[in-house]
Amino acid sequence: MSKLVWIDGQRVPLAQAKISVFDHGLLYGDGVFEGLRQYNGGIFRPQEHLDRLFDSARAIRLEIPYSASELLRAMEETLAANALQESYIRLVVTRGVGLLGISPANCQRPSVFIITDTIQMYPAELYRTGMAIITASTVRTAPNALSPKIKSLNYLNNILAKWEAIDAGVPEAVMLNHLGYVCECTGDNIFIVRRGELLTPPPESGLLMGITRGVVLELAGKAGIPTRQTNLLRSDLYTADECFLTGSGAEVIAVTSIDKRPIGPGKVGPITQQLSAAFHHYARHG
Ligand code: PXG
Repeated sequence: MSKLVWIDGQRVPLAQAKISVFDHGLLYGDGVFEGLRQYNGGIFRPQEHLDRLFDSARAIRLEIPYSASELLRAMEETLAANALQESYIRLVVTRGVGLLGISPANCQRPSVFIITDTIQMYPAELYRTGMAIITASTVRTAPNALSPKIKSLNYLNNILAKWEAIDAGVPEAVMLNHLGYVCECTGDNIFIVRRGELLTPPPESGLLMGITRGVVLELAGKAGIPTRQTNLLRSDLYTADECFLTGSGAEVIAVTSIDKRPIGPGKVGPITQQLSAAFHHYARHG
């Protein structure tokens, strides 16, 4: 656990890094966040994460009291203060302290904090063997109710699906959208390979526009692997040759079975292996 946390412009020891019980981020999940990675001392794709944070904030009418460059400097200072080279950065903006009652109008000032730590989303072994996942019965939030493009502090939809994964004894669950198409997992985007083509659900399916997803699409393009963003059915997952997940926490991880049905031969596939290696190389060496 890192020792220093950045809160509202101050670096404070972890034990003193506290927010109010009246903060609407806690009371109502009123806030937004980002999860970033640091590789070889450098923050990975910081501009894209900051753009997404500011878009999320704008979508919920939350004015971040710092500029993107100030937040970037704050993250860099926090990493340096904690002497970190390879880490996970959690940047959170809450609505701030207000009265009881959901109205954000009486909240004086948003609170911003930065935690730096290490993360391992899945056991190391699963990165070699691939993992089993299930399809959740919990449907991903309909984009016309609350856009999943907003990376908000409301993760209950995903948490309910995660419970289903836990109950099934697997690390992750894939969620379908309100129309029944494959959307994403609880904290990662999903890809399949079918006859040499890389397929992933499109933005309109109501997913979080993952930064790792974008990087993997770029890397596949550079490697000459044809890519297509298209609606997928659950049956498309079952008949895929390969499947993998992407996320800042997860990086690239193979899926070898879904709902106990093996994907392809039930082993980590060659394109998954290639893209995983390309991602690791790119994240550390550009
Ligand atoms: N979908 C959802 C719902 C996510 O929460 C992604 C996709 C992948 O997006 P990025 O931009 O990271 O490629 C996410 C990101 C955690 C954790 O602590 C979760 C994420 C990232 C890092 C850590 O569980 N989710």
